[in-house]
Amino acid sequence: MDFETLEWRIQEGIGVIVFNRSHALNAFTNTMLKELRQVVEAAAKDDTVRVLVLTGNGRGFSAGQDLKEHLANNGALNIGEHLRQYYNPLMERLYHMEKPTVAAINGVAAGAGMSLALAADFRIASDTARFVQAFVRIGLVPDSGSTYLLPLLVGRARAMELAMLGDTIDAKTALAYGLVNRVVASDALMEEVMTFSRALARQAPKALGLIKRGIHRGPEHGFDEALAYEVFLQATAASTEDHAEGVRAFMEKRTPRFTGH
Ligand code: LHQ
Repeated sequence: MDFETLEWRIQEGIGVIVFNRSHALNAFTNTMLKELRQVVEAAAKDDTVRVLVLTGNGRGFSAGQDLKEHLANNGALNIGEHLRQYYNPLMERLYHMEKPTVAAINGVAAGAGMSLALAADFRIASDTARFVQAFVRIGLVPDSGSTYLLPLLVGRARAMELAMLGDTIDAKTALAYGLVNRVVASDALMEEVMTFSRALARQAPKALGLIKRGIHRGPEHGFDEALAYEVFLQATAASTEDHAEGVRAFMEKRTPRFTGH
C-alpha cells in the first residue's frame, strides 16, 4: 500500500504507521485521515500484523486538525459532519482493534493528535514529547475521544484542568499523570518501542484481543457484570489452539509458539 501522507511497513510482525507531514507537525488533512483509516483497517485484518505502532516523522507526533486546510474548507463541511465522516470512524477502528496498539510519541501531540495517542493501548513517549489539549485555545471542546479517554487516564480533576486551560505538559509530567506508560531518550524511542512491541507480538494474539475487550468494558459496568463477561471471554480464549500450546509448553518447560489460532 502506498500513501501520500503516511509511511507503512511491517517488521517482525509489527505494523508501523509513520505520519509524514513533518512540515506541519503531522497535522491531519482529509487525505491523511482517509489514509489513516485505510491503513488501520488493513492492519486490523492482516494476521501477519500482531501489534500496531503509530509514530510521526520530524519533531511532531501530530498537531491535530490541519487548521490551514480547515480554514480553506470552512463552510464546505461543518465540524460535526467532519468529525462524523473522518475522525470518529478512524478513532473507533483504532480503539476497538483486537490487537495491541502502541503510540510512539516522538514530539508534540496536540488536539486530535493527542486524542489519537490516547486511543492507543500504550503510549511510549520520547523525552522531547509534549501534550496539549489545544481545542480550548481555539474555542473548541476536546473531540476524537478525549472527553472519554483523558479522565479515564488522568482522573477528572487533571482532565478538567488540561482541557479547560489548554496548557502544554512535558513528557515527565505526562508520566507522573499516568498519561504515558514510559518516557525514553528521544534517540532510543523506536528501539524501545520495537522491543516493547516484540514482547507483545510473542503473546497469544486472540488472548490479547480478548484482554482488550475485557479491560475496555470494565469501567462502565459493575463488578458482577465483569465477572460474567470474563466467563465469556475466558471460554473463548480457552477454545484456542494457542491455549493448548501454552499449557503444553509450560509442561514441557519451553517457550510457547503462538500462532493466533
Ligand atoms: C500547523 C498546525 C496545525 C496546520 C502546527 N495545522 N499547521 C476537528 C475537526 C475540525 C476542525 C477543528 O478541529 C478538530 C480537532 C482538532 O484537532 S482542534 C486542534 C487543532 N490543533 C491545534 O490547534 C494546534 C495548533 N498548533 C499549535 O498550537 C502549535 O503548533 C503546537 C503547540 C502544536 C506546536 O508549537 P511549536 O512547537 O511552537 O510549533 P509551530 O507552532 O511553530 O508549528 C510549526 C509549523 O507547523 C508551523 O508552520 P510554519 O510554516 O509557520 O513553519 C505551523 O503553522 C504548523 N502547524 N500545527 N494544527
